[in-house]
Amino acid sequence: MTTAARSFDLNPMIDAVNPGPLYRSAIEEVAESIAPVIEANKKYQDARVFERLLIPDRVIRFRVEWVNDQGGVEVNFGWRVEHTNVLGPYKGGLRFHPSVTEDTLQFLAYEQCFKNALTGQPIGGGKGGSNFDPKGKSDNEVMRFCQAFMRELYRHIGPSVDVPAGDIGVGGREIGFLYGQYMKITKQRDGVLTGKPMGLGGLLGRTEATGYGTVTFAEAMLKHNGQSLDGKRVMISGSGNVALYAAELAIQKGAKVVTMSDSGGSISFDKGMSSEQLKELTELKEVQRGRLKDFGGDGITYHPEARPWSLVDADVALPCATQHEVEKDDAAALVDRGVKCVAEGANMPCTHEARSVFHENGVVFGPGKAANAGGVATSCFEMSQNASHDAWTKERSLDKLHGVMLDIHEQCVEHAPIVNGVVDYGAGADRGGFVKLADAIIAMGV
Ligand code: NDP
Ligand code: 2IT
Repeated sequence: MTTAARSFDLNPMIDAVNPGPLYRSAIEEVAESIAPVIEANKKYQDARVFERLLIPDRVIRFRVEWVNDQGGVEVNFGWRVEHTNVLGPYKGGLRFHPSVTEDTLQFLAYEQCFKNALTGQPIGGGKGGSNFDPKGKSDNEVMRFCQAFMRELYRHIGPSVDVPAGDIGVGGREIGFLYGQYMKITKQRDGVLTGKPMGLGGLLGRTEATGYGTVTFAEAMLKHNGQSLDGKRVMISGSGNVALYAAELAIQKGAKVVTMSDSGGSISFDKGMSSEQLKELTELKEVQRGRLKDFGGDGITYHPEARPWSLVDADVALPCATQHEVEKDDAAALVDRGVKCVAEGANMPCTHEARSVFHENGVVFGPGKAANAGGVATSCFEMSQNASHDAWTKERSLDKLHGVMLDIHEQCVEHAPIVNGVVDYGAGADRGGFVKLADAIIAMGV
């Protein structure tokens, strides 16, 4: 980080909170973007806003104990990081994955605060989850785990306190089990989780929202440069909730989806994925919970243990799997393959070094805080639907999502510097989110 020429230095403030490696990389990225804003605003320096945003309001850590199908006792960690509620109730997903640590959830909660601020909706930032691995577990085991997780979490959440949702490993099935247990314990049916199944108060369009929003953001970035998605070759990573619906809207917009992936490897499509193939893939992933290695068909090649980035030529890349899945060499491969536009469907999939490669090569880069904000924005619509005892149409939620994504694009452009002739959306998103958070923190007093 280059803050030497400034009258203040953010580095000691970062060191003082002793962040883990993921949290540190998220903070350093933001610090670099917002340093000029803090430099220009003495009120932000005096109120020590940057530091006050570094330490979460609280981190709740608990034990989750449950019984597997063989009758054995299992024990996992559970966490909820309530980062800030200055703009609204804590809001953010739950991640169930064996790699989850407190560091993972702190970086995600921090990013969520900026993202949620950009949506313009009244939501604060939080994140939670467990090192539980849903893969290979029966539905009954997943249910018992979710019930045990909620036995502790219920006392910390509420529709105007903290509203969790899904993330990696947490979809409609898990949210249904979690909400069912919450209802049984509390007697409340107040919509305290979002991403709920339809019968439990879910919102039409929430399943599609993150992927659709990412494609809408990528399209807005292209339009800003006088281009469209029509005919573009699009690499996507992941084959979960975000990736599948990003692929759906990309195909609807006339793009050719040329890759998908899971943690076992990638598939490439010679002629682009057809709508029929996407339907089959969605069935394999959402219903059968299968693996990509078992997915074949016309023009499809499986690449074991490979990331998509060097496999085929493309114009656009949408990393939609996980953090740091695009490292420096992957970014160089994307540039070699012809990619001119990257939009992050996942949270922080591109490392700092990868982002530098994009900047140096004039690749337009849309950060997750902006590009994947459609999911949480639509979660907020679900909160509105539940609070007003209403039933929204899918058209209403998708129209509103579209408007929010274009508005976030405008905010980024408004706050972004131009680097190598390209709008620096990364800095634009950080600055746009930061000023909203900072002004609210000052308004609230100490
Ligand atoms: P899912 O669990 O539905 O899908 C995750 C996908 O990413 C799977 O294909 C999974 O493969 C792959 N993946 C996960 N971890 C790894 C890994 N370590 N290495 C390689 N591949 C991996 O999650 P989502 O689609 O919901 O989330 C994807 C990303 O989008 C995450 O970064 C999440 O934080 C972000 N996001 C999600 C939102 C949402 O509304 N769901 C909103 C905004 C951002 P496998 O099945 O083999 O594990
Ligand atoms: O990272 C994210 O924005 C999410 N996982 C969605 C959060 C939400 O509350 O819908």
